[in-house]
Amino acid sequence: LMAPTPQRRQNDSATFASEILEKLTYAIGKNPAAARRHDWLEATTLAVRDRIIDHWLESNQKTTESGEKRVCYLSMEFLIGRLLRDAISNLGLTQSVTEALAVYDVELDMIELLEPDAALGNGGLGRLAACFMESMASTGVPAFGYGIRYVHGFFRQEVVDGEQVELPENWLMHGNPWEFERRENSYEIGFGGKVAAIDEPGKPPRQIWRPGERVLAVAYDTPIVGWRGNHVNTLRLWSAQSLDPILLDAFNSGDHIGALREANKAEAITRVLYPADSHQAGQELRLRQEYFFSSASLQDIIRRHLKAYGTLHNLSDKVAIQLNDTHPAVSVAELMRLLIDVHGFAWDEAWTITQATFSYTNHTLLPEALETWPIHLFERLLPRQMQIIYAINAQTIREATQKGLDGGKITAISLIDENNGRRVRMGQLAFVGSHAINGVSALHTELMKETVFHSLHELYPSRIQNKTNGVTPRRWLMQANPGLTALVTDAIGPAFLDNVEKLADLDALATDAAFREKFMAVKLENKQRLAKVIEERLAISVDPGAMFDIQVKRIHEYKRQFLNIIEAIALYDQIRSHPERNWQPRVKIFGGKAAPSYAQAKEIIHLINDVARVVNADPSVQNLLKVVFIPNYNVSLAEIIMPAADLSEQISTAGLEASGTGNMKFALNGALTIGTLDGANVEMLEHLGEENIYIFGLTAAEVAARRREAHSGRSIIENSRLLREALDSIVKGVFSPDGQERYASLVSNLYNNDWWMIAADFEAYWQTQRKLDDLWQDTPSWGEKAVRNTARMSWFSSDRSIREYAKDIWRAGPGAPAS
Ligand code: DL6
Repeated sequence: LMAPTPQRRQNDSATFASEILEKLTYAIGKNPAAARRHDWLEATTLAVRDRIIDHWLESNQKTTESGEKRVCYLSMEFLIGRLLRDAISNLGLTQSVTEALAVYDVELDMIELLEPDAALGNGGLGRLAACFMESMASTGVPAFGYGIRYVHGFFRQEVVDGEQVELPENWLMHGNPWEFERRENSYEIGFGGKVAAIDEPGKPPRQIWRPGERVLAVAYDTPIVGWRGNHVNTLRLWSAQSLDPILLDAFNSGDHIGALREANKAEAITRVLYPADSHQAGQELRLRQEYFFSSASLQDIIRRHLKAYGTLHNLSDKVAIQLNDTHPAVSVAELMRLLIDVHGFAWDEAWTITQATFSYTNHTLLPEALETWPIHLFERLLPRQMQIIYAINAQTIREATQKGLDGGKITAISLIDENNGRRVRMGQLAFVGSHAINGVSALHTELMKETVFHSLHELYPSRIQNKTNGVTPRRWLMQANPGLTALVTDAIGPAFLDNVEKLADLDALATDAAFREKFMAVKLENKQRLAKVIEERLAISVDPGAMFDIQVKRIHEYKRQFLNIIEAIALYDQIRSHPERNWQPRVKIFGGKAAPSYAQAKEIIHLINDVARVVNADPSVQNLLKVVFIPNYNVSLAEIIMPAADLSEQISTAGLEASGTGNMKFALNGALTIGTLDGANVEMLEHLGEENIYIFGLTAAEVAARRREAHSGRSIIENSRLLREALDSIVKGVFSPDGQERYASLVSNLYNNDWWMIAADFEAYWQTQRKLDDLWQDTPSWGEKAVRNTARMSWFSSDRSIREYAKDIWRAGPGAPAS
C-alpha cells in the first residue's frame, strides 16, 4: 500500500458546506439541530484552518528546502485580534464560506463576532507586530514571530460611574482552535543560581551557569496567512510550565498548597500581560517574562539552524532577529552565553555573529518607558548574563575611549547607569548588540539621534536608520471597510487589492461629484453601524449626519485627550452662549484604556465621562454636540470605528508620539486628520498635501525650547477667555457636582507647568477646529479631501515598511541576495 498524501481542499461552497458539517459532527459532536452559534464558529474555523494548513506546510517546506534566510521577530506583544475574518479574506473564501453557512441558516457576520479578540498587547507596539506578521506573510518574507502566550491578555475595561474598572480578560477560556501545541519544541529556562569557573587541562578556562531554578517553555504555533494564501508564517508563542507539576512529598504530607507552589511560580511567568505601554513595569516577574521568551526563542532558533547546517558559524546568513523594543534586549547577552558557554565559540566570533544577527527597533523616547533593571536583581536572576553585559560594556567603553569620546559621552554610552542606584540600560544593550537600529518615523529617528542615543550615534554613526511604520491594508481597509473596498474596486478596478499603490488612481476621482457622493454614502453607512454600537452599548443616540470626531488610543497625558475634552467644554459653553451662530453638529468620540496605576490618565477618563453625562443631557445643545466614551477599546472595535470617522484626532505634544498607526488607519478610510507635527503625521502631511490635513500647534523644537525656558500655562490661560472659562467650569464642579475637587490637580498642572503644552496649543487647536466646522458645511470640499486621503495613504502600508526592513536591515525575502 502506498502512503497517502493529503489532498488539497476544494474551495467551492458545496465542499465547504459538507466540511463544516463534518467538523460539526466529528470534531464537535453535534448535529445542526443541536448546534449553537459558537459551535458553528468552531466548525467553520476548523474547516478554514484546514486550508491554511495546506498552505502552511507548503510554505515551511519551501523555506526549508531553499535555505532562504528567515526573519525572527521577537516581541513581547502581538495584538492580533480576531483571526477568522482575516484568514477567510486573505484566502479569498468570503463568498464560499458565506454561501456554505447559509445552507444551515447561519450568518458568517454573526458568528465572526463570537471569536475572542486575542489581546496579547497593549497598543501601538503590539498592533504593529501583528500588522508586520501579516505583511511578512503577504510579501513572502519567511518569518517566525516569537512571543508569549499570555493566559490573560490586556484587561477588559468597564466604565462604572464614569471611572475605569479593570476586569480580567480570558481569551483562552473556551480553547483556541488556531493554535497547535508543539510538545517537541520545549526548552528549559534557568533562573538564579551560580556561575562556576571551569578550568580543564588543555582547554581555555570557561564559565558555566548552574541555575537554581528551571522552568519549561512550551511552544504553541499559530499560522499567519498572507494575502491570497501565497505564504503562511508561524507565530510561535511560549507557555511556561513547571518541570515538577506537583511536589508529591509535600502533597502527601498534607501541604496541598505548598505542593503546587513551584508549578504556580513557573506558570505565573506567562499568566498575565503587563498592562503598561508607556512606563516600565519594573517588577521581577516582568524581567522573568523577558528572559523566558528570549531564551526559549534563541534556543529554538539555534536548534533549527544546527539541524539544517550543523554549525552556527553562518547563523547570521540564515537568520535575522529583530528586537521589537528593548523587551527582548536580554537576548543579546543570552545569545553570547549560548554561543560561548554552550557551543564553545570564542568571544570575538560570538560577538560578530551576535551583532550581525540582531537589529533593534525603538518605539518611544519617553524617559519613563526606557527600560533599566537594578543590577542586584539582574545579577540574582541572570548571573551569567550579567557577567557578559559587564564584558560588553567594557569593550564598548574601550572603543569609545579609543575614538576620543569624553567622560560625559562615555557615561551616556555605558550599559550601566551609575546615577540611579546602578541599573542595566536595556536600550544601550540592544543598541550595541545590533547592526541596525531603527526609529519608527522620520521625526522620531532624528530625535533618537539627538536625544536618547546621541552619544552612541556619535560612536556608531551608520547604525541608526528610519523605518516608518505602516498598517496592513487587508485588515484596515478590505476587511474593516468592505463597502469602501467594493466602491474602490468598482471605480478603479481590483489591482489595488494586490498592489495598494494603485489606490493613487482614486485621486483623479476626487473631483468627480458622483463618485464623491458614493464615497460619502459608504462613510454614512459606516457611521450608522457605529451609531448602532453606541446606542446598544451606551444607550446614547447620536446622529450619523453629524461630524464624527474621534480620538481612540491609549490614554496618556502626551496624547492629550485632555486638550480634546477641554475643547469640547469650550465648544459647549460657546454653543450655549451663542446659539445664533452657525454651529456644526459634532459627535466627539473617545476610547482607550489607562494603565491601571496611571492616576492622571484615569482622571482624564473620568472627566470625559463626566462631561459626556452633562452635555448629552442638556437639551440646549442636543443636535449640535454629543460626547461619547466607548469602553473597552480593542482591535475589533477599532475595525468598526476607523471606517466611521470623519475627523481623526492625532494631537500629541510634538516630539512625543514615536509614529502612531491609528493616524494611518483613519486616513486610509477617508477621515481627515487634525494633528500636530508629530510622529508619522509629518510624513502624512508630505504624502497628503497640506490642503488635505489640518496641522496646528508647536513643533517638537518649539516644545523643547519652551521646556528649557520653564514654560507655564498661567499667562496663556489668563489671556484666553475661552480656555479660562472652560477650566473654571471644570474646577467649579460643573461636570462633577458630586466631587468638586476631583480635577483640581489636573487643572492646576496647566497653570503651574503645562508640561504637555495643552495651554500653549489650545488657541491653535480651537481655531483649527473652527476651520473644520467651516469645511464641514462645504460638503463637496470635505468629500474631495476625504477621497484624497484614501488615495494618497498607500505609502503607509506595512508591506512598504516590511520591504524596507527586508532590504535594508534583514537582507531577507524576495529579491534578497542568496545567502
Ligand atoms: O511603533 C509602534 C508604536 C508607535 O506607533 C507609537 O507612536 C508608540 O507610542 C508605540 N510605543 C509603544 C510603547 N513602547 N514601548 N516601550 O507602544 O509604538
